Amino acid sequence: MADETNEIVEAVFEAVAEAAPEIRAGLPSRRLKSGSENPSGETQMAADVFADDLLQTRLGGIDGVGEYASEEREDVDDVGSGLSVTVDPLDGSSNLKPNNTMGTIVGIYDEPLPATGDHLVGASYVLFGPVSTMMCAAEGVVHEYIVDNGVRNLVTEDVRLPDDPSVYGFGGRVPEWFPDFEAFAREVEQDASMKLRYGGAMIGDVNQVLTYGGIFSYPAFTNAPEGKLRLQYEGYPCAYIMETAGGASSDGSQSILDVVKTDDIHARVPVHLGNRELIDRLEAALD
Ligand code: P6P
Repeated sequence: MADETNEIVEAVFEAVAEAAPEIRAGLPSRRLKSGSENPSGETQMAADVFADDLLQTRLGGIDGVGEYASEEREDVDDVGSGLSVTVDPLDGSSNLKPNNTMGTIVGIYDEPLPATGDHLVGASYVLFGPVSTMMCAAEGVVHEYIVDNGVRNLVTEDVRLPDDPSVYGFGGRVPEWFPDFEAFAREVEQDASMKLRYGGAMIGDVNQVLTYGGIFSYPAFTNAPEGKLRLQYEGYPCAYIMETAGGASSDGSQSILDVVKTDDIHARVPVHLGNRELIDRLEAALD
């Protein structure tokens, strides 16, 4: 990747880390619904709008960032010239009231939005858990940081998915799963080496898989064949991070990074992320 692109990617990572404590500090007073909906028709929490406005200002102000788009905004914002940045400002904000994990997901692309997964040049997420951590993927490597006062402190260099999977998290309503996915899920559940870990915020569940090895799925449904999660804001960045860490991703038949839906920046995609062996078994089950 050209040095200039890498410098801008790092500047985006730094700006997200700097914004993290401000987002976290803004949560206690913004636990209520905002009274509005996002472009996907989901109720926005006041915290969603707050995090989005903060990140648009910070990331849009970076020299070398040309476009900003968010799960919370209808359209792409033109903020100058250069790379395109997408955010899910507060993934899992419905976890705010029960005080569960949530986070910020970032994708950085070297083409105008809506962009395709092969144009990702970096991706990251901040996890607001007991401590604030951050995963940053660029140039073929993933590093994990603890974010302290807006500064990244390296804790895991070159994050690699463990070879022996031990956790699974399957989202959505079981009666709406397709039978072939349900059969796969039951098979995984019967595996004595696998434990259920599902927290209702994709980024927390993905982080469990990156930490312990396993699989996270938010699959296609009989009443929603495209699933729930957004390709541009959730699917692509998390697939990029997972594959960079030695794992695999799938929409049920191919890498999520190979899925193309550039006619709708809020398009949804079935999401499966985890160890290559489990993703291969999943794709065989859905074939
Ligand atoms: P459900 C959070 O709203 C989110 O977008 C993902 O973070 C999470 O995986 C999923 O939706 C949870 O959806 O239907 O279980 O609340």
